[in-house]
Amino acid sequence: MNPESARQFMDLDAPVAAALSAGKPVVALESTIITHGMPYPDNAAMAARVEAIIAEEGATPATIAVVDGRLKIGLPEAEREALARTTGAMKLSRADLAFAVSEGRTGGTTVAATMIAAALAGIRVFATGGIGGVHKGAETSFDISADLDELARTPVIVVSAGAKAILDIEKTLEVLETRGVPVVVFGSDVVPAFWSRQSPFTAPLRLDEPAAIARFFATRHALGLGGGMLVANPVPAADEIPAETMAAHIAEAQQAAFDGKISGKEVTPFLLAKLLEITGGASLKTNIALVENNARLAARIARDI
Ligand code: PSU
Ligand code: MN
Repeated sequence: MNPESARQFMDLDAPVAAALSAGKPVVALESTIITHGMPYPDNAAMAARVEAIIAEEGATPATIAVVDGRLKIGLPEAEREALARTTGAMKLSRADLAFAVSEGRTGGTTVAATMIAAALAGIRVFATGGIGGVHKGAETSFDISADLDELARTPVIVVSAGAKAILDIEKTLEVLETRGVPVVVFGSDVVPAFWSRQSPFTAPLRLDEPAAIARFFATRHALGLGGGMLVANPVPAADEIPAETMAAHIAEAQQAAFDGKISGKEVTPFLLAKLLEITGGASLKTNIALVENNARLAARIARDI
């Protein structure tokens, strides 16, 4: 982590720079969800709405992306809209973030890459939909998201609705525990499963107040433990799709991925698009609702940090 040498590649949007230098709350937002996670124009509307929610809660939103090789910390509206319309954007994680910068490319940052950029900019709280994790069948495919390693090493609080149910949630929790990443479920004793409020797994840790999450993070930092923290925030009951309903849809999407020999970084975007098709748009509606819910909680944590 070298914020000084990174500075030359970064564009800090003016409101974000002002909030950071005044010590005011800032919430980072990822952009793979814009470029690869949702279709246009829903992605553009979602990106605008989450920024508005964060502002309503008294924090400054900072959508992070790479545009023509510049690492953007905070995207002005016109650039955010252009990114939402782009079809050729890369999906950038730790492995290829610097490639996009050195080659002048444009890309959406995943949870891992957004954490890196947020930490470089001095932002400690980040809201997303779901993190990447251990894919089903990882024992043969070895497909484990770089998001998990990033959570272990980079000091940012990631507010999510848990791991997407397309993943193996049990193995994802195991890897997080092994790598020393705290998983805090907000207001529930059960780990949520993205589109659903419940998974079969007990919350490793539970906190009920944003201030308590901020205090826990500060304590970890003060104890020199380093690394990030995952907050799992259950989707509001009114927006959830029950786990049993989702399970059948996921199995169908997974089969389509297998039949189509989809691999590597295409897997997550493929499954999300397939589920949107299978559920007739319901999965997308839930996805948008949970991101909004996470943005609100992240802003409240950021206010207390
Ligand atoms: N959650 C969503 N939509 C997404 C993603 C998460 O609701 O598009 C993205 C995030 O950027 C996450 C990435 O970091 O998927 C994980 O991809 P992979 O499994 O290839 O690491
Ligand atoms: Mn992967």
